[in-house]
Amino acid sequence: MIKILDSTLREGEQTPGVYFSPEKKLVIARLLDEIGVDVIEVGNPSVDNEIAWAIQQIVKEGLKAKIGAHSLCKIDAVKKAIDCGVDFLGVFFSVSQKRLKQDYNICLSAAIEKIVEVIEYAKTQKPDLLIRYTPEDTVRSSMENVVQAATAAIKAGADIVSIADTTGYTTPFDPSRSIYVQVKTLKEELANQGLYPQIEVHCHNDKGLALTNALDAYRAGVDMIDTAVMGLGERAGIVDLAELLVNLVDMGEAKKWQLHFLRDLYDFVSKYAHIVIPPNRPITGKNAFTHYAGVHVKAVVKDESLYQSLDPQTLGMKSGIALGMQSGSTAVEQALIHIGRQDLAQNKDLVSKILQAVKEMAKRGTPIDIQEDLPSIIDRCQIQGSEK
Ligand code: HCA
Ligand code: CU
Repeated sequence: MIKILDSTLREGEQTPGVYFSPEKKLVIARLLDEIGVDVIEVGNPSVDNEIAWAIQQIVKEGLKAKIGAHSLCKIDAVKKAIDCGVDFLGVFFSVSQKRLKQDYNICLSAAIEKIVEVIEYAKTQKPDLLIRYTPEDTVRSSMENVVQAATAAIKAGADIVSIADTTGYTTPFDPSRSIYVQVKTLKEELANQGLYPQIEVHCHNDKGLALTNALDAYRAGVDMIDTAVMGLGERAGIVDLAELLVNLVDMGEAKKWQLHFLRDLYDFVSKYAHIVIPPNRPITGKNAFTHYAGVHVKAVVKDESLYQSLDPQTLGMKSGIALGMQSGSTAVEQALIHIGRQDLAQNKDLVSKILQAVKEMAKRGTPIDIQEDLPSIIDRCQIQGSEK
């Protein structure tokens, strides 16, 4: 069964301007645990002592999920992470020819030596620690380098190898850049040596393909997928948690997640990240299950599935309607019922007056909130009617 590693608290906090205090991190971790993610990657304790403290607090909660730290490939950094009491450690070090030459200025064997030294150290410090090795920018590195580094890392004690699409480079539409092929090839190459680690993918969204690529990896039999709430992360971020879970369920994944906790989680993260969820964001956006145009509302009143392929109730959410320029009389009738004025919904003359008033407001650019604005619109229309 597929596993989910949520990195809202690590990758997500790498969104410019986003900071979650340790108290907020704890609330987010609890909600992620309720939903049923397998690993919560909390952060890199070497970045700031407060992150180390937050990791320790979350570890103390005794959640079902494994609690992870992210670490540079350095002994002192790994020591700091292990000292936080984590169950999971992610170590990253690129073996792309470009990075080795232009940034690290070392050869592949020297890089592998470092990786092995650090992983062996971590394993001896805490034998039951789940260790992930990520050859950062995996998909733009030569497969030979990745296989060599991964082989050495596994032999040194790594349990998981992550294929990182650090720059959102992959696409399912070109076999030479497909994560499907990468997952299959890496699994095969390692199996040929009798090595069967778990394979994880970390897909960035630079070209809007993070979710597509994650599902492509799923089709290839990947073991774990990284996500973040609202797809937060460096630049355009990574795979959105809600979108991935809903699509996995849609593809028939047997694993069960408590999706009705998504609403609270997204509202909390949005509030404290100070980032509004775009209204048209699938699943969690304000309009994700809101019907508007006259034809649509008329149809969904009879059967919601006429304009919905996803049942919001399975997510603990409800569908709704909006009022504006595109509305028809059914929307007004429904809105009246919604605010408890079913007594007026049969009054065709009043409904038509309200519809005109709504359209005029919309033309002036005034947004209409059914609960807040409809009572006063009704009053105005009733006064108009009695003055005639
Ligand atoms: C980073 C880069 C990273 C690492 C992923 C990993 C990436 O911010 O350190 O360690 O598995 O996208 O490659 O997020
Ligand atoms: Cu990343």
